[in-house]
Amino acid sequence: MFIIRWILGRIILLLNVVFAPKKRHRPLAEQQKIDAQTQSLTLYQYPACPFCVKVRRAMRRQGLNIQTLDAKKSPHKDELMAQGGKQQVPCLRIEASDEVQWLYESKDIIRYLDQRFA
Ligand SMILES: N[C@@H](CCC(=O)N[C@@H](CS)C(=O)NCC(=O)O)C(=O)O
Repeated sequence: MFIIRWILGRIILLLNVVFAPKKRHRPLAEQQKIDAQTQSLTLYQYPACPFCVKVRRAMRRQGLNIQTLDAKKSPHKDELMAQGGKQQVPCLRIEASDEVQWLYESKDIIRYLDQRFA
């Protein structure tokens, strides 16, 4: 079972590279403004998870430079469980001035990014 999942994961990663979406390019000043905003965002994810790939592709399409953390590794795995509430990826950590929100579900994450940065 592990080997099948591993092979499927490699295929997903390969297809993701071969069919990489076009990265959005903005004027420098505009991109710097967006980069400042995305500093408060972190994506907890697994490299070969199809739902995470979907979110990373959406980020690329939008030209969003969001930090990604591998949630299989410590301490990210423990942070996700302890603060997010469940061991599920992708999960977007959204830090605002006075609170932190942990947003699960690839569809909801993509909708959030599209609405905020479109
Ligand atoms: N409906 C969720 C599905 C996410 C999902 O199933 N993620 C898997 C990885 S591909 C997961 O986190 N499984 C729990 C685990 O690996 O511990 C979404 O669209 O984000």
